[in-house]
Amino acid sequence: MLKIIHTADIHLDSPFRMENLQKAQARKNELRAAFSSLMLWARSEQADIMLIAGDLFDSPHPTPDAVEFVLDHFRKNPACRFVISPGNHDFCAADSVYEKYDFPENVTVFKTSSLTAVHFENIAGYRVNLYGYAFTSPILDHNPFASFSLPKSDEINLLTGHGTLTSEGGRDCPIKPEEIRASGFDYVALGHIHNTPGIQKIGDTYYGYAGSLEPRAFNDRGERGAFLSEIEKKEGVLSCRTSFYRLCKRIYAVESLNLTGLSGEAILDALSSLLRKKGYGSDTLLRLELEGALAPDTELPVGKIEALTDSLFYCEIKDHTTPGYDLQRLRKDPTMKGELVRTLAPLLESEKEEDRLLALRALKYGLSALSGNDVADF
Ligand SMILES: [Mn+2]
Repeated sequence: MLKIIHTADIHLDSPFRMENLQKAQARKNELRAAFSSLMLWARSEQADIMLIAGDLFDSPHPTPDAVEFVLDHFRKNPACRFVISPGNHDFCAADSVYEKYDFPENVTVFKTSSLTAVHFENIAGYRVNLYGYAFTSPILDHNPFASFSLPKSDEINLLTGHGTLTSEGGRDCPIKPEEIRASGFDYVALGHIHNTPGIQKIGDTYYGYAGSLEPRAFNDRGERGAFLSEIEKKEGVLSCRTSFYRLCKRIYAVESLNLTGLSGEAILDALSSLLRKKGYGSDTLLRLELEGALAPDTELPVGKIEALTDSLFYCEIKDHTTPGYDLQRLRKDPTMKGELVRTLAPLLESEKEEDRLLALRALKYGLSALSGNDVADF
């Protein structure tokens, strides 16, 4: 049985865009820690091959420190064969990491944009052919294995590549599912797309994206990790059992919470029940979108909401709520507040929802300023 691990899109040393600089640095360290976990896991599983389908580094010129960190991990597991197909971020060019550094013997790096193969007589009892290609600039406008086709055999044929599954063209190595079906590869390990539906099968070929190893932004949602596949082939017939392992340190989530008609404790209850139900805790980076019209005379309990989300690793709150003001009462107010409400009245009663929402926002900022409070949203 041949054990392969399929990973991609690690983007080592990529910056994290967060307001809290300490947490941004922590995330950068955690990305390295996720890579270390991947390498430890490969050793404990005694994986024969690790396919790294592009964007191992975030750029073609990573820091020497990041390169040494990666090379050291490769050296520590000489029994595993590592295969790298450079992606659009860490493309292989004259002065890039893949040309500048000597990689250990157990590492294969594909360096040209045409399909290339390396052959191994015996890995776990099989003749294994490793195919791949490289981005040699940020753009690769065709699929290098588009018209490639292998006959059925007892050999195991694996492809590692960075690209976009699409039926149209594109600049990120457009790959048609039909081209995968026709290729005759046993397993096509892809990288580039960070959200993955998992490993699928077309014709006799298993294929799919590994997804990113550690999520880096709010559009990288849910758990991240790598795939382990156990492959056997007898008389030309392949069996492949694939399982997903979570290796990420944190998860990103986006939630919207409707607070219509709520006030005080009820707002906090709604939020804590959401956090509990979804199991969000110290491993979560949450973007919380607050929606709806609050109960009359209610202000969003900002401080208490922040205290409640303190148990999360990081929380970004977007306040889209509209205040539920008692407009009848406010209209009669003899101070500037009443004047503001009377001035905005035509818009507040407008038939256009857009106008009403705009007026409510103006009222919210105006009343907040007149009460001496902060005018900014979260
Ligand atoms: Mn990419």
